[in-house]
Amino acid sequence: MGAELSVIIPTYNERDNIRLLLKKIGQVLDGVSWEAIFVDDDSRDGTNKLVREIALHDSRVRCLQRIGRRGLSSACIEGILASSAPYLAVMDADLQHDESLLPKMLKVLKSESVSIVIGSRYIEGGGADGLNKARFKASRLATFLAKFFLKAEVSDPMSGFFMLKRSLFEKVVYRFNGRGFKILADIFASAPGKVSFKELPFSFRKRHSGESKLDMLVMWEYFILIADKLIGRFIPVNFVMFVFIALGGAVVHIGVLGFLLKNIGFNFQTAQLLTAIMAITANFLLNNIFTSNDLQLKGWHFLRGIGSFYIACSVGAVANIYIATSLYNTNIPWWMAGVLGAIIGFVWNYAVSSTFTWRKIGKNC
Ligand SMILES: Nc1nc2c(ncn2[C@@H]2O[C@H](COP(=O)(O)OP(=O)(O)OP(=O)(O)O)[C@@H](O)[C@H]2O)c(=O)[nH]1
Ligand SMILES: [Mg+2]
Repeated sequence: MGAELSVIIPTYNERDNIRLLLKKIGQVLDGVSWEAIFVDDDSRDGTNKLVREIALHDSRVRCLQRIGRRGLSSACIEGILASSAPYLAVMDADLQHDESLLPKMLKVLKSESVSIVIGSRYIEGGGADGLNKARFKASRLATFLAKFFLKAEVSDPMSGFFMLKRSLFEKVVYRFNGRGFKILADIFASAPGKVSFKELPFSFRKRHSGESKLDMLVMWEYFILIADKLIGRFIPVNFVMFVFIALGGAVVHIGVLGFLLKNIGFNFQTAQLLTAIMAITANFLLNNIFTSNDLQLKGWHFLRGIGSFYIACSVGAVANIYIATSLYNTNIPWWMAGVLGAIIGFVWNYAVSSTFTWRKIGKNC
């Protein structure tokens, strides 16, 4: 007989939490036919090895290892897709979620006509003591923003702890945004109609072991999720972002080039070269900031990374300066020559930064 309840646990470097978590789940789900699916994004601390070791002796435990991928939402979606159970729970591995809610959630789903039960930190009886002040404020802000695109009055749409019926998942699976951290918000925003839900309070505990994965990339992906749900029906968010970045880049380029030409008095070629160096540096820094924390290049690795990035981008920069200077010499306006050259550089830098993967560099360093 297959499991009635699958507990989907996304993991990234959570080795020291796994045994205790499984022990606690086993205790509270005594008498329930359950399984635990760990969806691990190739953690380097041996999380997946440990889960497999345990799975050799316990057929309720499985590991779904993803290579070259990151993302909590997509991990949960793929974990659910790998299960056949009619009831599906999602919970973190770091013991912040109160496992004693699991049997209560299951009972509600079986006895009441709701499709999803959410563990909430923000209703009577719940708490978020595990969050520090700054994180608490960020969580409240994210919750407030969610109200604009969710079709339901959920008190804690940022919760990563919930249980749903497979029938609800099947209704939303083709409509998911699937990026980022906030799968619950994604479920509510993607559902075709109203979702019947119930919230149960719980106290969000402090992380047991390991490090938080919340970083700039996660916040950025949340912003993309909101944008996608607001305007994605009319125009692809990636396209809008591309246009903004390109236009923003052109404005900054003209500003810096104009300043170097008119205020400092450099000749056109030197000014365009310095502007290109600035663009390549900004490109590298932004990419490094919007990369998950553990892959960010720091110290010596940063210097090595930026050095090789300059070398890789130099081909585009030479083409940029050659084309811009030739155009400038044909008497077209300085700013137009500058931007046309920069477009060549931009396309090249874009190609370089999409192949210059922070994961590979991080691993090799
Ligand atoms: N598979 C996978 N799991 C992830 C990824 N990022 C985070 N997780 C897991 O998702 C769960 C939630 O991540 P946390 O870092 O604990 O996020 P959080 O609870 O908002 O932050 P803290 O309060 O600081 O712990 C944990 O079990 C992580 O291991 C990812 O990219 N892939
Ligand atoms: Mg956590």
